[in-house]
Amino acid sequence: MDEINKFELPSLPYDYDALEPFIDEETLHYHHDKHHKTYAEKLSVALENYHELQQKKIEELLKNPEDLPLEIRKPVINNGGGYYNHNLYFESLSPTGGEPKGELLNQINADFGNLDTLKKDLAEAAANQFGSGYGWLVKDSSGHLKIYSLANQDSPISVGDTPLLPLDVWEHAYYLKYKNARAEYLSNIWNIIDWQRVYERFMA
Ligand code: MN3
Repeated sequence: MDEINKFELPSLPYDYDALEPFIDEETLHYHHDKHHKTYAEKLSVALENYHELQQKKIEELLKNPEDLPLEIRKPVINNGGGYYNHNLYFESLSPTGGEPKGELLNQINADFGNLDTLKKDLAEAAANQFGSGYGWLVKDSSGHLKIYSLANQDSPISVGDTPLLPLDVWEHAYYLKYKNARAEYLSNIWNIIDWQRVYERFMA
């Protein structure tokens, strides 16, 4: 019973209107209650006949996708990735925002020169992702920060990096409010990034 519960939809850690005006209430309802929920449900369906895999954490499932049985590999990468990436995305946002501190800020300065350059590079990577996907800030295996984009629901965890901050650029993340202005959504999102979360992921 509780093995299924692991892939249930977590509640949003803030109210639906808490990220206004940068992300609107209607978008959050669709994004969380419909899109994210569907990934969670489809992941559970994909694993319904795989009781051993149901015991695993989502991170374990995505870390070595080549170990998954072939017949469920793609559904788990897509829906498990959607489930995991959206958990990260919604937890990365907060009405109070903040600034990176401590060792995270030191590493940002070491790898990018300053925070503004990181923001510019990450927003560019996300803006230039062709079609659906995410811009990612990650920590690589040597502890350095890196920025890249990945298509669909592919996750940095599957290529050995630690995901720190995802910028979702699927159209469902912004289209109701921003229409085709993806760059405007990406420029506004810096007001609501929860850098404390990013710091905790960096230090973990
Ligand atoms: Mn999304």
